[in-house]
Amino acid sequence: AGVTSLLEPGTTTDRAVRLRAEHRARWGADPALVGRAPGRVNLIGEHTDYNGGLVLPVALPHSTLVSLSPRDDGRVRVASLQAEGVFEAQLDDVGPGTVDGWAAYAAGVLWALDEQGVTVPGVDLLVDSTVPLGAGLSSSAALECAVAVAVTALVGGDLSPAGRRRLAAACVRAESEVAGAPTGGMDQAVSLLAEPGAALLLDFDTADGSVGDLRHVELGLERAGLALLVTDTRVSHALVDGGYGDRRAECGRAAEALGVDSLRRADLAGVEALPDPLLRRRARHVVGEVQRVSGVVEAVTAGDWGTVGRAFVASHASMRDDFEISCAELDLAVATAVEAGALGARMTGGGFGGSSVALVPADRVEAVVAAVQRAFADAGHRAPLHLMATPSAAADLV
Ligand code: GAF
Repeated sequence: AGVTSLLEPGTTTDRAVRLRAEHRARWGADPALVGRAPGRVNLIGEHTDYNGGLVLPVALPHSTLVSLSPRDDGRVRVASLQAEGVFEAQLDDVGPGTVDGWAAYAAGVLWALDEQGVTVPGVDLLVDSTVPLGAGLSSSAALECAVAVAVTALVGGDLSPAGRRRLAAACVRAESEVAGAPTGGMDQAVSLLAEPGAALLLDFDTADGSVGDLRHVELGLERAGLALLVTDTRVSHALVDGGYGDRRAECGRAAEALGVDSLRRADLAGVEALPDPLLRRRARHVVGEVQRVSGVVEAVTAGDWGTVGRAFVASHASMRDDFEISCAELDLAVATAVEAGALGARMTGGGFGGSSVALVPADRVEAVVAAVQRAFADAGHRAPLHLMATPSAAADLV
């Protein structure tokens, strides 16, 4: 496998032309507009967002497009170029517990915007995505944010940075309350607020757990001769499964045992004194991971990429041993990438499958891809997929 096996993001304008034609054929009307929102890969800061911590994601060039035409009868219809079937309902009937499957991420946003006081009309929506689904790269957030941007533009709403923060909050509610996945907020924030070429440092140390301070951290990867390579292990990962919710609950119990509002307020000495070994491990990951995010931001700013790579490796070990959210395929992808010349690698996203991210000298990408392919074949694992995570722009109209 060479670089030819990389998953391409597609050209937005070409994809939009096709989507508009499909929309017309399927729904019998030209779309009023097309929204686009990226998936993401988190560089470091895993399972820290819902603990009041720091995260450092980048937006992918791979994105979800949503075409939209308004209706005057209050109905909503949703279909996708990547899935069979049509979701159809009366908008007033959409809410927690009423929508099953992937359409909940789209319809849920209409409900959440309505909850924010936006007058949402009936709509026909058609979806096209190049974000790999269920790979820990936030295909769900990309869908939510593309719908949010499209609807907001349709009703003449606010797409300023402040407006985008409100949209991120609506998307989080859609995902938690309608789709039933208790997400922390990083994915929606980066999809709506990223800048090309930069990672987004987000601080969730706020009273209600929403995004507080944020800063774009210029990466200069190309200048440094480096690239971010993502490997999708194709081990199924789903946030609606139990593991993610279990970790949230364990972190909540650890914070309670430590007498703090969130693990952001915990210190390592207190954590090491926790009597329950499981809660000690969970809290140790979160406290260490928040420190690693700060360390990586400093190292990036200083151009010290060796330190960044070592932090990736330490983060992975922490998720494998203390937070216990890795799996054999992720461990293999990470170890093989480092052996084949990556400066560092780690699993990324919610865990229990999904993807890893490696920081690789640009001229070693092909060798790393080949080594990982070979290692997976030798171990009898399904062939993984790879993509280049060139830090890209936030959601917008096409
Ligand atoms: C998932 C969640 F949606 C995020 O909020 C975050 O908690 C992440 O897992 C783990 O860092 O992507």
